Amino acid sequence: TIASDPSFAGALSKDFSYGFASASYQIEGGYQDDGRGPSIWDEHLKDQENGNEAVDSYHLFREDIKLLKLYGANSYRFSISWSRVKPLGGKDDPVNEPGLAYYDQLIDALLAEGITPWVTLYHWDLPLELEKRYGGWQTDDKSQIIDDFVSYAGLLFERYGDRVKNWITLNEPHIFTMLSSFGLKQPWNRETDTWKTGHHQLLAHAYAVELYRQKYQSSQGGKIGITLNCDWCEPIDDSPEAKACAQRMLDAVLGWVGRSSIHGHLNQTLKEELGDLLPDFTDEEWKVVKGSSDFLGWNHYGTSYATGKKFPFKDADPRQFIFGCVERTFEKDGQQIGIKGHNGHPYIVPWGFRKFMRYLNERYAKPCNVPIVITENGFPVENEGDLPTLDDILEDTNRQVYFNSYLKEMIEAIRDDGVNLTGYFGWSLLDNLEWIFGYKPRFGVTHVDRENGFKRTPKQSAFVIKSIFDHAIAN
Ligand code: GBH
Repeated sequence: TIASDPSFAGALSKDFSYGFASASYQIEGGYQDDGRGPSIWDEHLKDQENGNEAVDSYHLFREDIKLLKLYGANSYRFSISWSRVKPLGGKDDPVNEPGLAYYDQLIDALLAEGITPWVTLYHWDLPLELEKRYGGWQTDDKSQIIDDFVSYAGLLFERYGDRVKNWITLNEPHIFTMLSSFGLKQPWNRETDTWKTGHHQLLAHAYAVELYRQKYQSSQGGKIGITLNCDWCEPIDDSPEAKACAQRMLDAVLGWVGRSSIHGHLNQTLKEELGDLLPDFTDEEWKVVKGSSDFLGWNHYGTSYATGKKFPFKDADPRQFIFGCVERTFEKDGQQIGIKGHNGHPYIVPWGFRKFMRYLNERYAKPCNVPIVITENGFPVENEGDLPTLDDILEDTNRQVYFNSYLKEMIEAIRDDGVNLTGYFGWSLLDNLEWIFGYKPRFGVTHVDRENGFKRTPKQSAFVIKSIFDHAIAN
């Protein structure tokens, strides 16, 4: 591995943030404990595998912190459950003190171990009550969801901002929108709701950032940003069609939310094609939306080929959401693009990660002078959930291959390509609930036995990552 290659020794600065990521609904459980209110997922997953118990981090968070220590992490990215701290969610609704106290304990216990908390305000678990009241993010009156979100954000800044210096407003608004469109059992207008919910999320993010900057940032001295998701898309051949389609995919996935929140204008491709279906911001709103991130959080998993065939957004398979705007494949000349992960999400394509980092740096990080933080990156070994013995699961060879090859590209991108990238979080600390896909896809570097007291056992990949960062981060 690169952990034994002398050329990688000390290649990362001593301030580099290295850790693992998680999300409240995927790990906490304790769904009715200490006054937590239901989130939309409690309702919509109630007849299938769900997060009622998840992997019990609500009770076992001290175990989780021991694991982070064992893996040498200096940072931990987790999210706060909105309905745990404010069961009904709205700006005038009561707060839930025991819920707030849970995160106090978590934050304090991390800091006591020298681990820096990175807090996501919203990783998709909207309080159910807000969906009932006005449709949640789909509301026709955007001020409702914006005011409620900003009030919730203020509560967190006020309560935890003395100790939390790294804030992420939203996780992957466009993926949340995609999952909502078929995962949640709400009526969904394919032509309008996608763009509308995304628009509302961008505004909520921007106004929460404005609040932080005006009221808290100078005294608390923290940073705030958003996390987006983008896999790489490579033209399958040299044809102009394939090239255009690969670019179209990047425009849709990275350009939509990225262009607006970073550069302060709508992505041209989307605007031309969607016209009035793509909501624009008012001049007032643009002032708040533009430049609304102190760092660019990006989740990256895999890479696909664009074949050269495109589909209008309105005809795209809703299950693929904006990914369906071009035809993609994971095979070329009878060869798979890389080792396949569980159900094909993702394939191991380290060169795609390298191209992605360079693209992001040139188009986004450099012109706006903000650093990139990889807030998620990881791999579910194919059929890991069905392997016969624990030993088979713990020997997660392909996950080791993934992290070793992706981290090699990352360090080279920083060192040799000058990419401004200051932190990395593996997804995920623990095996957990993969949303509508249940517990079969396992992304954890730690195995969790849900039949046996949620017993946690490190997989070998955890130590591969540890040794890479031990070696690469300068003392
Ligand atoms: C993240 O979403 C989430 O933040 C996290 O909660 C989740 O557990 C984690 O990833 C693992 O999935 O190219 O057609 O195969 C990432 C969501 C879904 C984005 C699949 C890329 C690939 C579509 N990803 N999608 S395709």
